[in-house]
Amino acid sequence: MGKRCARGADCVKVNDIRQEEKEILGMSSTQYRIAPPGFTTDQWDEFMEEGFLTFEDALSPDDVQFYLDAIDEMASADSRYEDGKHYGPGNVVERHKAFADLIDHPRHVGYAYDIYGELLKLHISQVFIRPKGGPHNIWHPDGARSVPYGVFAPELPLQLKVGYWLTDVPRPKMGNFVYMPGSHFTHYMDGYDTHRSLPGERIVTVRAGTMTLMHANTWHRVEPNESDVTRKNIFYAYCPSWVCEGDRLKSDPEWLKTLNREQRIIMRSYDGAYTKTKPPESDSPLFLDRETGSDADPGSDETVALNRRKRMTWVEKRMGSPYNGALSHRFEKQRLQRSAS
Ligand SMILES: O=C(O)CCC(=O)C(=O)O
Ligand SMILES: [Fe+2]
Repeated sequence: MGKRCARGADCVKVNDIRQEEKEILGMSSTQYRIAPPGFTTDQWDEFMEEGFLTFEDALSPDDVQFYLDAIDEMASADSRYEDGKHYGPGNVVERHKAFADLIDHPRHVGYAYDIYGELLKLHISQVFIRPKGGPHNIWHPDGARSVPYGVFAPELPLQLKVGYWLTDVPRPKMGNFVYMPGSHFTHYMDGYDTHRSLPGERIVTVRAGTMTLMHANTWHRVEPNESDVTRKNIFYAYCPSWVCEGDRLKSDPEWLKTLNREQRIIMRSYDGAYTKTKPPESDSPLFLDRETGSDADPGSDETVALNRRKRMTWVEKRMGSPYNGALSHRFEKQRLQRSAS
């Protein structure tokens, strides 16, 4: 049975029986981490209404400088980088230690864990250098296009995009991120594939140090940059382990050895494709429950191996039992409204 730990403890041993067996066999004991903080219920509600959430001053000025330096170091080591030109590499986790350390950074990974739980994976890690006059994206949602994620996942995102903004972007026409609030419930939007400015769109103006979260189904575009400021930022998207990677097929095995346990698991670089759907026992638990400190849900079936046993995500717990089975709160609400009228 999963051993509970005191609230707030950083890490504890779990599964005493298996632990003892490991010790008898001379195997090292694994220390597991409590899931870092994630959504408050108000933040979740705002995120699900808007498709977007903003955290000002998530990074200190020193943090901002640290990541700007890391981008510069990475760019100057890259033969494909041309000074003053647009630059948007992926899989940056493998290129600089500062970016590997962001895989499971407690400032943001708890939000992704709240949605994807034990099957959390890093979908993509990228940085953008967007100078004046560079290319800028047309309206699109992230993920699949001809059969969008929303067809199968009408409410929850199959990608959560974390943004760290490293330069002040106080006005439009500075290469800003632009999104349509609430558009994550729409499979198609007029203006798709164009640069058109649309009524209701929100042109994101941010101070350096801001963190944002985006629901992947949210429609977005990028403003042209007509300013003398070069926009620099970081995007890390997370998804369930069984959704494809966005920027790699597999990770370099030598690089994987440099990671901590949670970072390595979150990369999900398995030999077997289907292992992404059914990860091995050694990758459970990814984190211990934030409230109970346990590696299993209360009352779960202890005869089932931990990696095969269902664990509820924070979102499931937050949305209550109708969600755990039938459709989610928005659909449930509509169903109830229809049946009442
Ligand atoms: O750079 C941005 O603001 C957004 C880029 C984007 O939409 C994407 O990479 O999918
Ligand atoms: Fe995008």
